[in-house]
Amino acid sequence: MTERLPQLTSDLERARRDLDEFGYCIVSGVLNPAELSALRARLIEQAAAEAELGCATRDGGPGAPNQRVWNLINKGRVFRELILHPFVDAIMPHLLGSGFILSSLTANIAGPGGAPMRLHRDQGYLSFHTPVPVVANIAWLLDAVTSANGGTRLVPRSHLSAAPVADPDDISHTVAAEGPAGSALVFDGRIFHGTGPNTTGTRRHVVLSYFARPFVRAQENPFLSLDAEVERALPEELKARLGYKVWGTLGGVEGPVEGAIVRRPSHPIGELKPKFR
Ligand SMILES: O=C(O)CCC(=O)C(=O)O
Repeated sequence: MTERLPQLTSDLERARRDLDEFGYCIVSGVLNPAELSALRARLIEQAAAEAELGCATRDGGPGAPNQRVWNLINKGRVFRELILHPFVDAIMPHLLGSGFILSSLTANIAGPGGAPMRLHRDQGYLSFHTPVPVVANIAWLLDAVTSANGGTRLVPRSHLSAAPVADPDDISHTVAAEGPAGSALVFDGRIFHGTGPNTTGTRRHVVLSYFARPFVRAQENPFLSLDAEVERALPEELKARLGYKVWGTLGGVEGPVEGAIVRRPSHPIGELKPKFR
C-alpha cells in the first residue's frame, strides 16, 4: 500500500493535520492573481538588476544557476505586504504560537541545470530535538512548481525525531512539493528538505518567508540591514513582526516594557556620574 502523503488542499484544517503528521502541507489559491503577478514581476526585476550589477548571490552546483535574493523586506512594498498576508496568520500560529517574528524574507530562483541542495533542517543549528518547531517556513510558489523544475524536496515525518538522514546528498527517498503558481508550501523547521534539481529550461521562482518563535535570533538582522527610509515607514504591525516589539523580557531598550514597540533612542543613556556637592 502506498502511503498517503499531503496533497494540494484549500482546506486549512487538513493543512494543519498534514503539518502535524508529515511536517509539511501544500495549500492552493493562497495568492490572488494580482498579488502573484506583482510579486513575480518585482522579483524578476530585482534579480535581474542584482545580476547585472554584480551583487547577486548564486549557488546550485556547477555554473551556479540558482539565484538567492536576500533581504526582500528592503526591496519592495509587495514583499513587505506578504509578511502581513492573512495566510501567514492563518497557518503560522499552529506551528509557532503567537508573537512569532520574521527570521528572513528571501527568494530562491532555481535555474536550469540547478543541482539539488543538501538536505537540512532549518533549525539544524540546534543539536537537540524540540517537541514543537522553533522555526517554520512558507514557500510562496510564483510559478507552477513540479518535481522537474526544482520543487522543494522533503523527507516526510522527519520532523518527528532527531534521527539524521543517512546521506544529506541523496534525494532518492524524498518527495517533491508540487503546486500551481499562487499556492504555498508550508514546512516545519524540523523537517529535512532542500531545493530540488531543476532539469527544465526555465527558472522556478519561490519566495521564502521564514518565521521563528519570538525568542530566536533571526537569520537576517533587521536592526542593521533595514533601509532607514523603509524602517521609518513601517506600520507598527510589521515592526512587531520584525522583532521591534518587546516579548516577555526580551528585546527592550532601557528595560523591557512588555508589548511596547521599541525605537532607537535619539540620545541613548551613556556613562553618567552623579554630581556630588
Ligand atoms: O528553494 C527551495 O525549494 C528550498 C530552499 C531551502 O531549503 C532553504 O533555503 O533552506
